[in-house]
Amino acid sequence: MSQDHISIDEQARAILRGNDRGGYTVPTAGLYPYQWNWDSAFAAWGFAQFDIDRAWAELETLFAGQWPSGMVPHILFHKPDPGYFPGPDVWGAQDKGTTPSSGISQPPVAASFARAVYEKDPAAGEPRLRALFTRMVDWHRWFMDWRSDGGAIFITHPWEAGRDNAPDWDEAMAAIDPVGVGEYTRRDTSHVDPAMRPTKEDYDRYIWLVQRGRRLDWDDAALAKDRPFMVADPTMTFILLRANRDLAALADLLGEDRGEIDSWTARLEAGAARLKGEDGVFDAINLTTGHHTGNVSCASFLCWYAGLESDVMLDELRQAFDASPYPIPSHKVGTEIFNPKRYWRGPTWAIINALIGRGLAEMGHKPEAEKLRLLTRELIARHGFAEYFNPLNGDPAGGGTFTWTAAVWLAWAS
Ligand code: 2M8
Repeated sequence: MSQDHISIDEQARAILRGNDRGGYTVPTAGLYPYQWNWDSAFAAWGFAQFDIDRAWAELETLFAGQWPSGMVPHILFHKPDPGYFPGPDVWGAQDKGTTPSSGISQPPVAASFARAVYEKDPAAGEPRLRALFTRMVDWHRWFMDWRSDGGAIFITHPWEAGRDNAPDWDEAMAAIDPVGVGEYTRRDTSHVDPAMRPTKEDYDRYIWLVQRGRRLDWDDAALAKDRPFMVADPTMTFILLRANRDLAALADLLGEDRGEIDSWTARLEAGAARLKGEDGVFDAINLTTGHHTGNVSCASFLCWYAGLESDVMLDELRQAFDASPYPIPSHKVGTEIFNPKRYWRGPTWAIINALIGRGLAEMGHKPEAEKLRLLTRELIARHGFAEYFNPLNGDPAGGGTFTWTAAVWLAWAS
């Protein structure tokens, strides 16, 4: 291992420590000053490489914010911070759980990373895993009860998928008239270049959807009537399918019953099959119109992570390797919509690469997995711990000193 390499490892650990706010990490200071759901699960994976106790603490703090319904919010607002919009007052969900929070969830990677943390030190992890197990089951059940359309997991807000402004939501977003949304001041564009962020048209609709949830007091049954936004999403479906397989393995380890979990796996497999469009590519479906988006996004490549094989996606993968030096772009290079800087409309995200890479390796595509790992490693080593990257030249974009990029370096890329 070179001297350089050692110092990158040290930088990554310093980022995790530096973003630690005591039991939880923020994605990056300034831009994202709270605890985000899937960011925290990635942080736990990163911490597990050098501090197992701290890794468990991250997951425990996240699940302490679970609502009685089983939902685990996408943001936990531990301490007020005027630097982020929309904060707890806009969400109006201060009393739903033990910590003020948002009213939607995020991709459930937690069970998979709980398994990874456990495997680092099973003896130390067993009691902590046991304490979290029922909470994870309750969360998965909440997805199956409130976010499943025949096993395809849908989102009710673009923020739920974690791919905020992905082209996958364009048709559904265009159908929303954000009437009455009112004046508000964004904070994100004061932290980073607005060209790298969602547009005002996007934000109007994001806030309009939050206002609707608040008006309905975030009541799942009330929200389920006449949903204005409902898109079956490969991120959610593939990640939950994978997490569910991991949860079943954890049930075995703990001597718990896995029957209900296995029944969800069967439903999710059927739902995942529905995400295959006419051309065989896995994409999103606007459930309001029934239209497949036809988009090849980074989430399309999560099929292997979910344990599903696809020759069409393998061909797309080869194309992605040829189309830019730093794949996998969040939207296919060469399409009209592709934008190398704008967030989830083109840039490459190390976290998604890590999930795709794990899936490829597990499904026997070792050369492709290794190629993706080495390219991601080079990307971070050369361009730093950015939130995301321009796939055409590696330029860092969004926030810097980013928790999940540091975590992915430590746990997978290095
Ligand atoms: C981004 O999303 C937040 C809203 O949740 C935002 O832009 O304000 C997304 O990239 C999301 O996936 C991520 O969890 C979050 C924090 O890193 O930032």
